[in-house]
Amino acid sequence: MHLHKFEKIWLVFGVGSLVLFLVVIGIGAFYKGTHPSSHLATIDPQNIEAEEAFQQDNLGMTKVEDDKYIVNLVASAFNYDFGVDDEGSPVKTIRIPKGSTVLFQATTKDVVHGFQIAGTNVNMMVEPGYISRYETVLDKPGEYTIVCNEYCGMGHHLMFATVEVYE
Ligand SMILES: [Cu+2]
Repeated sequence: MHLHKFEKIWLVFGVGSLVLFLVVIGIGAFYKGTHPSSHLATIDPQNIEAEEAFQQDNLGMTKVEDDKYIVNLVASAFNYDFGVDDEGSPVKTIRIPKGSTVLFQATTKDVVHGFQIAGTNVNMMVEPGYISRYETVLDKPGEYTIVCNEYCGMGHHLMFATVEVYE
């Protein structure tokens, strides 16, 4: 079979770049340990309480140190569980002082949900069997709506909560 010179050059170039990209991905995944950012930790979806962060008492916002907070939540059809307030009613609004660093930790027992804080860079997929984590600095005061952006069933549109960043 005769191959034209240019054809050979392009074949070598095409196969070569394919091999190069595979090597880059291989080094990233196996040597550097790069994985999709929200899927680093696994959890048993039947027994999420085994993980301290998702025990009923630890849900919601906790102050770790000055300007540092952790927000734990469990997404389920069709609700975000941030625990209960002092009066025992479910928390629907998370109030965070402006400029703080917040680590969101989320998981779910049932189906895939989304956790997006509209207007910020917080946007996670929440999957059964995984702990989704995202740390961010919220420095613009205002009210932000948390929305589920993965269709999770009939009540999907009822699934929301609020983040309030105050001065
Ligand atoms: Cu949903």
